[in-house]
Amino acid sequence: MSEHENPIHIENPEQLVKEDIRVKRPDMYLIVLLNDDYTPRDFVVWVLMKVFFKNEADSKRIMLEAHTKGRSVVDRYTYDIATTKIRQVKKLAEKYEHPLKCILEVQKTGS
Ligand code: TYC
Repeated sequence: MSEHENPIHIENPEQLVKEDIRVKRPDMYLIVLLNDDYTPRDFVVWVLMKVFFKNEADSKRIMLEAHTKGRSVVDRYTYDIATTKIRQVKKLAEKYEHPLKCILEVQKTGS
């Protein structure tokens, strides 16, 4: 096969590597679970397992932290995944008529 027939012929491999290095990591967003006085603890644990795929021990720990401190970071995600999960929590909370809420926070990079 000549180089004209090869559909993935790379003209300048060095250029390709340089451009690869410039690829930026996506910004990450924290999902923060907020406490309230009404949502049952078991429901919060169930939501954490169902929406965030946390195991039972982690779900209980996150729920208890929110319960005692007012808030707890669930995890960090890209924007699209984070907003989808927040929408899923909102939908479940509305369906079961609980005031449970999660919010999005931009992850601080420290630089
Ligand atoms: N504080 C709630 C209660 O006492 C339980 C709860 C925990 C609600 C965490 C929300 O994010 C939350 N029933």
